[in-house]
Parts: sequence; structure tokens; C-alpha cells
Amino acid sequence: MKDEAILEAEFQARIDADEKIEPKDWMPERYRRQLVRMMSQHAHSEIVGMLPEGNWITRAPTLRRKMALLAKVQDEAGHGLYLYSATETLGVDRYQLIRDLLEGRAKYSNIFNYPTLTWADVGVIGWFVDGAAIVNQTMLAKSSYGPYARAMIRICKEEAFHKRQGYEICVTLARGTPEQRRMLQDAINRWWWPTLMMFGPPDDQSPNSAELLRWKVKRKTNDELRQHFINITVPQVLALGMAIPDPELRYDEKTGNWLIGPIDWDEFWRVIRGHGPCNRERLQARRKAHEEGAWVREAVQAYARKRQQQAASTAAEVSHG
Ligand code: FAQ
Repeated sequence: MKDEAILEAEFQARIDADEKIEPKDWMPERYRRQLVRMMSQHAHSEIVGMLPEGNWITRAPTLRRKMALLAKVQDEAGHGLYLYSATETLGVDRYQLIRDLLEGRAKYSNIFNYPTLTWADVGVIGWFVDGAAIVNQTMLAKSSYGPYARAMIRICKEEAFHKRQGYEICVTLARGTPEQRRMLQDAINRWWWPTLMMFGPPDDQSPNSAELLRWKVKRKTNDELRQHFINITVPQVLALGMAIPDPELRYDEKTGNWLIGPIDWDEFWRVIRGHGPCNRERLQARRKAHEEGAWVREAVQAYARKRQQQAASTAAEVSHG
């Protein structure tokens, strides 16, 4: 049996050589736990993330919009399932993770604790929230843990469709009546700052980043990804003739960055500790869905047991016959 320190050095050498770590490979317990934390939070975010937009499926303005929104919300459910499956490769049980969520012990993205007040919110979520998710997840597709990186590749392809459906809604509203433009601007004003918070606290207040960067789970820091998103998104907002709700926003010729005013980090910590505008409502909706889905889980388990019994009796017949 090799010494733990040697195993760790070999593990780090594999990471440094950009090798992927696979489920059966040796890994430090801390690496495994960090991945379970991050991937399960991500899975929960996808599932809770269905709720704000799901709220608008019955009120979409046209059949085409309804079909696109339905497909998007179903994709988010799929992302949650890939991510719970990927997390299970680390030796945890998804039902335990889901219990942690439903009992209020697990985190999920801050962004899904805000309400969707108008149809413009659906457009802005696709554009900003999926846009931010793409920036973050394109990097995670290069993460050192194989199952997570592979899940991200497919998820990012679907997020790209989501972002386009959102931006297209916003283009339509921006070219519409003064009332539609006002509605769009109001949604931009409400979603801009919480979207910037999605990238996590500033680097000097991010306890997990250093370790995750060393293990190449994260490939860029929270602030680097946030800045990249800002640089992509500000010109898109301006191209629609809309405003960014930040009086301090300015372009820095030297670095080519759009610089923003201060983010209200107190709001972020409040929201992720359970005191955002919709935290209670979101968890109640998930608990209700979980209870109402109990019969489906029981039926699936009964079917699986029946198939196992059939397979066992067929095997017994073959060995006797
Ligand atoms: N929300 O040390 P760090 C989507 C927590 S998917 C809530 O910087 P880390 C698709 C963090 O957990 C959106 N909590 O943490 C979609 C930690 O607490 P802990 C989800 C947050 O892990 C679109 C503490 O703060 N995406 O949108 C947040 O190094 C539309 C200290 O933070 C992912 O999960 C936050 N925003 O970096 C779906 C991507 N940020 O656990 C539906 C994967 C930080 O120590 C509709 N995750 N915290 O108690 C990541 O990339 C990273 O985990 C970060 C945080 C960047 C989120």
C-alpha cells in the first residue's frame, strides 16, 4: 500500500499533466468532497432553476414561444439528471443529496431565488442567466474530473440554444412598443446584478477557489469569469438600445474591460443563506413536486425489482437445464 503523500503527489502530477481523473482512480478525499459539494449544488440549481421560467409556460405569448420555453425547461431537468448521475460516480446517493436540498441543508444558485414578474424576465433569464452559465461551464468542460467535464460539453450545447431563445425574445421586445421596451428595461435592471453574483464571491472572499484551481476543477477565478461575462454582455445590451443599471459603468481602453460599480455582496450572502425573495417558495415547490412524484419512484423501483427477479429465475433455469 502506497503512502498517502506519494499518492497525493502522483495525483497532482496527473492533474498538472492535464489528465482526466475517472471515478475508479485514486483521489484525495478532499477532492472527492469538493466535487460532491460543487456538482450537487449545480444539479440542485438546474432543478430549482426550472421553477422561475416554468411559471410562464402557461402564459407564453404564442405557441412557438411556448414550445421553445417548454423545451428549455425540460432541458434543465435533463441537466439536473446528468449532474446527479455524475455526482453519484463519487459514491454518493442522489436521494440523500435531494433530501439535503428539500430539508434546506444544501445550496443552489442565488439567481433562482428571484421572481419572474413579466414575460421579459423569461427573455432576460435566457440571455443573462444562461449566458452566465455558458461562460462558467465552458471552463468546467475542461475540468479535471472526467464525468463532470463530459456532462458540461452537452449541457453547454443546450445552453447555447437557451441563450439564443432568450436573446430573440429580448430583440423582439426591444423593437416593440414603448411599453414593451419599458418592460425589457425593467427586467434588465432586476436581473443584471444577481446575474453578476452567480459567479460567486470576489476572489479574495472565495474560500474554495485556490484548492479548486490547483486541482483544475476550476480553470479561472470567479472574478475572471465575471469580467468575461460583463465584456460579452454590455455591448449586447447597448446594441438593443437598452441601459445597464450601473451609473459607474465605464470602458477601460487600457485593458479592454468594461468596469462596473460595486456589487452588493450583502444581498448575495443573504440570498444564499435562505433569505432571498423566493427561497421559501422555491423549496416548497420542490417539496410538493417530490411528494407528488413518490408514486413514480415506487413504480420504477417495483419494475426494477421485477426485472431482477425475472433475470434471476431465467439464470437459474439455464443453469439447471
Ligand atoms: N449561488 O468559495 P466559493 C444555470 C457559495 S446553472 C449560491 O467561490 P466555489 C443553468 C459556494 O457554494 C447555475 N451559492 O465557491 C440554468 C460556497 O459555499 P459552500 C449553477 C454560491 O464553489 C439557467 C460559498 O458561496 N452553476 O444557471 C454561489 O469555489 C437557467 C463560497 O464561494 C453552477 O453551479 C452562487 N452563485 O465557486 C438553469 C456551476 N456562488 O459550498 C436553469 C458550478 C458561490 O462552501 C435556468 N459551480 N456560492 O457552503 C461553480 O462554478 C462554483 O461552485 C461557483 C462557486 C462559481 C458557483
